[in-house]
Amino acid sequence: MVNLLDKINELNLSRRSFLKASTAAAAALSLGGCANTLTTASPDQMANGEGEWRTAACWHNCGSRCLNKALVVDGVVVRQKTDDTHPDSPDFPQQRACLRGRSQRQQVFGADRLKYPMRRKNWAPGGGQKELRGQDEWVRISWEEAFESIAGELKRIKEEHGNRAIFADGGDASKVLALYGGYVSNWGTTSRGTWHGTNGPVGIGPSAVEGINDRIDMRNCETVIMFSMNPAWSSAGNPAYNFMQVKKAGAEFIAVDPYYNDTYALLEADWIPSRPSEDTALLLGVAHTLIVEDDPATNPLIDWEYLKNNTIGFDADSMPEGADPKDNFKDYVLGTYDGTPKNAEWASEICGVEPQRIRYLARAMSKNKKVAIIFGWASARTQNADSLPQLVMTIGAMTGHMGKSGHMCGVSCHTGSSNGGPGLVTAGKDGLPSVENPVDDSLNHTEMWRAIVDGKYNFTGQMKWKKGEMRDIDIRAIYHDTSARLQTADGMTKGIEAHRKVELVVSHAQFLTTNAKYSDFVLPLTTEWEKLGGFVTGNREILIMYSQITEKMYECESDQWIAKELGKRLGVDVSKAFPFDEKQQFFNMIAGSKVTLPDGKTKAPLVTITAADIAEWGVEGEPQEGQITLKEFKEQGLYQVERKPGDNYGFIAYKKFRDDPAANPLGTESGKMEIYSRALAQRINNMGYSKIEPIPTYIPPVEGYQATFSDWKSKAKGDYPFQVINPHYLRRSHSVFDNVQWLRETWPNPVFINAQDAKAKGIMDGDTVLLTSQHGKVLRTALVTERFMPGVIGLPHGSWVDMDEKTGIDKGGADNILCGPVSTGQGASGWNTCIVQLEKYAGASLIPDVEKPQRIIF
Ligand SMILES: Nc1nc2c(c(=O)[nH]1)N[C@H]1C(S)=C(S)[C@@H](COP(=O)(O)OP(=O)(O)OC[C@H]3O[C@@H](n4cnc5c(=O)[nH]c(N)nc54)[C@H](O)[C@@H]3O)O[C@H]1N2
Ligand SMILES: Nc1nc2c(c(=O)[nH]1)N[C@H]1C(S)=C(S)[C@@H](COP(=O)(O)OP(=O)(O)OC[C@H]3O[C@@H](n4cnc5c(=O)[nH]c(N)nc54)[C@H](O)[C@@H]3O)O[C@H]1N2
Ligand code: SF4
Ligand SMILES: [Mo]
Repeated sequence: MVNLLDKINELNLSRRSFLKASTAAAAALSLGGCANTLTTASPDQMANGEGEWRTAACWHNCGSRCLNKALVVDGVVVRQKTDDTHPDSPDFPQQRACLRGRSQRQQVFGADRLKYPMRRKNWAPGGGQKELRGQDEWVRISWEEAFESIAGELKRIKEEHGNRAIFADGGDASKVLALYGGYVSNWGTTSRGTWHGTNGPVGIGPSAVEGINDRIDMRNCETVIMFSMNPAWSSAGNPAYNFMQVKKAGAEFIAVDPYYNDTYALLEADWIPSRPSEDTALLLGVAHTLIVEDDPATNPLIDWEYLKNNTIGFDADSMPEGADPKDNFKDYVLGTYDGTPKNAEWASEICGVEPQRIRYLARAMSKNKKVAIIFGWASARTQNADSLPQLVMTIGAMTGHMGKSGHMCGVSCHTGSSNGGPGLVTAGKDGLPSVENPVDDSLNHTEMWRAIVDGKYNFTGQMKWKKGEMRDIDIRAIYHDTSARLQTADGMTKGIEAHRKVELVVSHAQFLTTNAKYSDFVLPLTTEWEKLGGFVTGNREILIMYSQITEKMYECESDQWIAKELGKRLGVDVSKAFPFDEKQQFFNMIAGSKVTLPDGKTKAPLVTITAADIAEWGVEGEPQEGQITLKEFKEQGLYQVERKPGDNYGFIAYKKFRDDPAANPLGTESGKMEIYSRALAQRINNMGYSKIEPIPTYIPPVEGYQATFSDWKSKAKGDYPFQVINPHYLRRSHSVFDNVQWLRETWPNPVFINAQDAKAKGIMDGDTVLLTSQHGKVLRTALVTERFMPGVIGLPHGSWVDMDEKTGIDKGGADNILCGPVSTGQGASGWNTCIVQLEKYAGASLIPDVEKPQRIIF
């Protein structure tokens, strides 16, 4: 730090110009701000070609990946830019960064970086004043003291309560805890919601490929029907651009979503507003329309051949042996035996789409059109949605939009958005051994905090979908060594209670994040910019190798260094987890990188490595012949497979299975797509959270639309009359970047409220509003809009909790204060299923986030 400041002074920067150019007074000491100053303060140096453009990591889980470059002059980042490695074109697009990547230096050099190990002031062995977690002061301590105290407490807890009393997130320190006798892990369906546990048994997949064709084939579509997706925000690199090419090629877009988001606006999609969590009802209405309107001679909507050859369970004739033929999907939809046809009128009452629009949607899916039916994961991050992916597959199978050019049905999300198919260029493995955790206890995210508070939980294995087994659990220590669990898992109110109950809480952190804030010990972490280098992966055509940008800052250290030092104090042999250093790990990844050659089949080594490279790096390895030299790759930072129409890199999902299902069976019991899936029902029902049927049926979500009524039949509204969803917001990548002042200023993080609802509640744009759920209360500033449908509120995902301890109201607008620890089905985190009351807040108005003081400790 001192070094960097000296260097800045050497670059003739006056304190006055430094302050003037800082974006916000509070961030005046931010080196990001100062880097900005240097851009204008030293044009001479830039003109002189001083410094070096290095590939700078953008390493967060943002749903995309882009090339970021930093101009480093004498160890200081003076400027950032993005991909200019080749000219931009629709077929071979540049990998251009979004606003967050371009603000990365504001994060890395932020004044609020944690600088030293620290301890909570009122901590004492056993926890001290535990209720002060989250509101205590901090004391700077040495690394030595930190390790002594943490190792001491872990030893004591292990001796008194055993390893089952230690909970950890699963990062590098957890490996050491595994060597120390084990720890209680955690698991959740996170991103993909029910696309996790439902896919395998019904025949969707394999997992990386959930059913869509590649981006160039998508240009053959006539209609693209989008459900719950917003790549303009949630896959901010190429995908929106790829979809624009599909539009340019002539496709029409339809969007089914409670929110007319920026993606739909960009593509001028025909919006069908639909209530959150209720897509199953809507799609059953679509299925009903398809069945009753289909006529092979005059109005062919259904692909009967695909249903017959590639699926089981659609009708009584295609049921698996042993199953009651009456339990088939078609008869459920028609209401043959239960007396309730799931027609458009039935669906409309639940999902809010007018019946004629449901019919329009079904007709738009007609088998004779080239249609893409594509889903983001958001609608499956809902409660009781275990059958939704199966129903999506059923609709795709009914309309035959599978396995053919210009036809597709599946997931378009995250780095796979708009572009299906296996990776064409991949990084190698670091070569570290895996360390077995002797403790098998693993807490599902939906009940993790409850389990710590209440002392019992439902064991189902870590994503093993085992038969549920109630177990006692007595957690005494929480160790955060990866992720932002307290902030991002279900039910933060319970989470805070859990964090105040245990005897020890430790976090590795770069900033005073929520995990860190509620800890006893916080260990300052380096960022990727301070590391030797590494890889990030994104869409299937690219691989990014980043370099070190700056020296290690302050007293920060890497997770691995911390893990090893802790391990030494615990008396374990850390070489079992980390037998070689981080440089060798990085080198192994380089050497193991692979690329698919233009024949579309052969996988070959990517990087040419010479004996001289190996000697220069001082690592162990063998020379190899690849497609790009190590030097070139490092300079460029990006390897991108060049694509053009008609090349061998195209991908049609399920093609082989469609063409010859007998020769290419799926991994299901029947080898076919299972519209009736015994395996799925067994998996879910065994776990013990809630029940489903082997066919997709409608089950009201615990906190879904019906729960907004005190009496559904008479339509009397209840205490929580509004539904809330959590769009992934462009200011952040989950909780990351929330502290960056540039981004706070540009993206204020309001709460989106429909104009009609606002009027009824006397709420004006800019008013501070209170949202109350059964699980907590948050404040935010209202943004009144027609882009959210009536009855639905949008609270952006990931804002850092800022609890007012006096009122118990969160002024930060944290989504998980409202979302509860509700377990259904496969233990899916059902964040988009949440109901609230909305009112104008009578207390003091919120100040904009950008005006809040940064969390600068030392
Ligand atoms: N209510 C609600 N909750 C949600 C969602 C929602 O839609 N609504 N979405 C969910 C989804 S899809 C996901 S994927 C999860 C994401 O949940 P998380 O993965 O927990 O979220 P991030 O904010 O990405 O957390 C990354 C954390 O790692 C820290 N970090 C950065 N670099 C390092 C490092 O080198 N070492 C260590 N130890 N830490 C580092 C960052 O500062 C940050 O605190 O959130 C889920 N939570
Ligand atoms: N800027 C930004 N981008 C991100 C992330 C981030 O935190 N910030 N996180 C990344 C990660 S890890 C993930 S998993 C992805 C998630 O990516 P997505 O799942 O695509 O993201 P969301 O923004 O939650 O939701 C997309 C759309 O779904 C709609 N929606 C919500 N619930 C429902 C529903 O029940 N039915 C229907 N039909 N629509 C619904 C929302 O209104 C929104 O328009 O985003 C990634 N990209
Ligand atoms: S989209 Fe993601 S990888 Fe690309 S610049 Fe933005 S935050 Fe970074
Ligand atoms: Mo995610």
